[in-house]
Amino acid sequence: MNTWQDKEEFKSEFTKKAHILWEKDLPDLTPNEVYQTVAFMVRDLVSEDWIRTNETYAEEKAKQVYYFSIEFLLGRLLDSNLIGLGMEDVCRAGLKDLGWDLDRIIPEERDPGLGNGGLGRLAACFIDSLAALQLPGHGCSIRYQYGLFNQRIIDDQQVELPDSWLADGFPWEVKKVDKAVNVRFGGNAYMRPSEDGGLECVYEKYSSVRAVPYDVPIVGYHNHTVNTLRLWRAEYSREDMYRELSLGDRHRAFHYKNSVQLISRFLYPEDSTEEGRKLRLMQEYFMVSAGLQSIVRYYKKKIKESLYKFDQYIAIHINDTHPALVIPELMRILMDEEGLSWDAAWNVTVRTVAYTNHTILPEAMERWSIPMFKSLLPRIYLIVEELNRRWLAEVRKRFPGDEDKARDVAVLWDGQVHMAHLAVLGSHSVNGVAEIHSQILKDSTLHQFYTCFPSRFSNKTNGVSHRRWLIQSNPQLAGLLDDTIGPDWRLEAKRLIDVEKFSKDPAFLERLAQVKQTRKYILADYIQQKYEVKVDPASIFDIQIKRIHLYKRQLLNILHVLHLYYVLKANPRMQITPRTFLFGGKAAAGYGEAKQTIKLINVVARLVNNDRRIRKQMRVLFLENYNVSLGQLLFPAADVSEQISTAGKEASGTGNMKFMMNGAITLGTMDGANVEIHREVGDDNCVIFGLRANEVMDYYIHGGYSSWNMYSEDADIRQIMNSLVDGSLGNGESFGMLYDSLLDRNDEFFVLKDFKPYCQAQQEIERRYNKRLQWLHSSAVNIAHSGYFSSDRTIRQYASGIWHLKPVKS
Ligand code: C3B
Repeated sequence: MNTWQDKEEFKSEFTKKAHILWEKDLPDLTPNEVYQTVAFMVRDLVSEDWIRTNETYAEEKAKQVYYFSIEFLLGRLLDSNLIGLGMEDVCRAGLKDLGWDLDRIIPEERDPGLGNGGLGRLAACFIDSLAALQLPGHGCSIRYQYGLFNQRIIDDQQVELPDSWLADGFPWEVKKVDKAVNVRFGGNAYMRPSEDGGLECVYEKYSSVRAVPYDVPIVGYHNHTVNTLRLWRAEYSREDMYRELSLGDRHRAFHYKNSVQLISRFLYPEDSTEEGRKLRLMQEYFMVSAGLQSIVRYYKKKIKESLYKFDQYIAIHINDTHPALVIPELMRILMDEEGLSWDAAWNVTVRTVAYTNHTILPEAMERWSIPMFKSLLPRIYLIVEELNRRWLAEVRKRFPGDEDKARDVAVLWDGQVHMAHLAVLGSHSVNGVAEIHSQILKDSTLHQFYTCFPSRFSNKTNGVSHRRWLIQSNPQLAGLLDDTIGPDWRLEAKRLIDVEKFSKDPAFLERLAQVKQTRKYILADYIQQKYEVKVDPASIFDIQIKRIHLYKRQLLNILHVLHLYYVLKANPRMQITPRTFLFGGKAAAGYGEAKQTIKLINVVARLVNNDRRIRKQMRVLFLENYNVSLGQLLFPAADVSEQISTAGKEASGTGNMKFMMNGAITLGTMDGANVEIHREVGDDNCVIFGLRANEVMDYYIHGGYSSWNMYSEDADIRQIMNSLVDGSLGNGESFGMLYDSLLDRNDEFFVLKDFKPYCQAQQEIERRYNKRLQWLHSSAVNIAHSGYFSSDRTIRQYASGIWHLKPVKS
């Protein structure tokens, strides 16, 4: 059975399942038990297709890609799986007969928050698209016991609470004890002459960690394909403990047990900065080694081809550098376990692995100290040392005397392991995630590598799953689109372009306006219930949701809000189109400026919202605990999409695409994928402002920008800046860290430089919003052109350009 014929069958299956699971009468079930019952029923539906998909891949020896990512920010799975199976309506009707509302059951699922932000959510969209396109591709990651922290706002400030998302169990996972492997850490490794006259590696006195996989089905869209996300958990066994005792003493054994348990306990709450902790390196190697061992085992058992042909059947993709150790680890397996020579192993490795870079922020470039790396991963270090030695010898031969070049491409330099350099060197393909970002990689960040391997570099502009971000998040809009252009866009997002024909049709635009209104009411209800704050659905909903970071410039947004407040205070008769400014996002726990930005938003919000006169014209709210599910509520309700990072800093952004798909107008800089959004919709249908990336770069290189001058020459800037430190924002609050970053540290992200252009762009938004039909037309044009930003397009480009995969019908 892999469907429920009708709601009657659903109800009888439900009754049976609930009885087995809970031994209770139906009326006594809690909402969470109802959720779990349905989730297990869905898993039953999926299991046959899951098995068959795997059998088909093996029988056809189809080439498969493994997408390694330290984060997968899945969001809730019940709704998306029901939609994928085409069972949502039957389930809804059946539950209704039994007295439950599916929409109240869905929120019972805890968001699996196994990611921080864009990078993790991209990985989730990618595996969704792989399954939807019937491409053989799987995810590989860690089963963190605690996901990204839950954010509470207490006294205006962020407080981080642990996210024990597994507390009620996770119905989607299947533990595969028989597929466990061992991962080794520490000990000594050295080379010695082998019997055949070559060298062989001795690796001894290591500690062994058991890696146990938990598989999660990734359900295709109406197509019977079910791929796998494999999440690894670290365990220790009794034998491992005895081994530790035999190698040392009780102390060693005790320490061992603790460190094993830590490996898969926490997701690192970092977005773009690295904490550089040993535990993180352990996590990376743990995931990589476990994942690769299981792939090689599968290859030998099911594909049964020579390992020299590995890359013809297997592609490995590394999502940023966190999994870059797949390169030396694959070398290790091929040489130490399978007996290949260095050169043969290197060829296979490079042809197998491909790398995506997601950031050029220097602080986000992973580097490990050599002593730590060497003591934790002695065998891997020997391999890295050797590949670095060979590579630098080649570089010095090709470019004699050019030590700058050697430094810029070295894997080992200045006592550190440079993971991005390892990733480029050991991959046949390197890509950035938006055109401007890929260009910056070639021109500066990885320029020297680009001169060595120009053909390795390409661009693959990010995308988002239009199934989750349109079909699932915004059924009202999806229904209107079906009525207008037919349902083909659901399978082929490009077809959204057909909406363009209706973008001047008043009847369509009227219905589009109604959909937006409905979605704004839904959000307003949520806000009312959770915060007891009334927001006006007739106001402009202006939303910025993403991780909090100086380069993303939530500060610019809130300083404009504050400025607008002062302007309204000073001009009591002034009228603006009412606005609701909404913010959401988490700050890394150790990132002081980001945390202070959250506090500033909350303090300004109170100032504005407590003013009886002003609050009729504007409202400000920071929404707690932004995550995938909250996003599903926010994107559909937005009129304005805030994408205001310093040009050149945001690799792509993907929230920008989700807003666009839901008909919001982008207010943005020429950064990341905004550049491509702008190209798609044109100046008339988005509002672009601020410094361009080359201007930012010029200031960095040649100087010439002084934020003090901005301050002394502009009274508005002076007013808002002073209020950060003079206690006037209420309760004598002071925001010294932000003040210093803007003035004493010369405003690295050009907030003050872009301030006036941003204010003007905001006025332009208001002007356009008030020309109602034109605004709705723009909204329609954005929806029509959002098809390009479906991750299906992105994944097709990866599949044909990098992985060389073909769809397989199962
Ligand atoms: C993010 C980037 O900051 C975004 O611009 C980009 O859209 C996404 O990746 C996806 O490509 N990113 C992240 O979330 N975490 C990092 N460590 C690096 C980049």
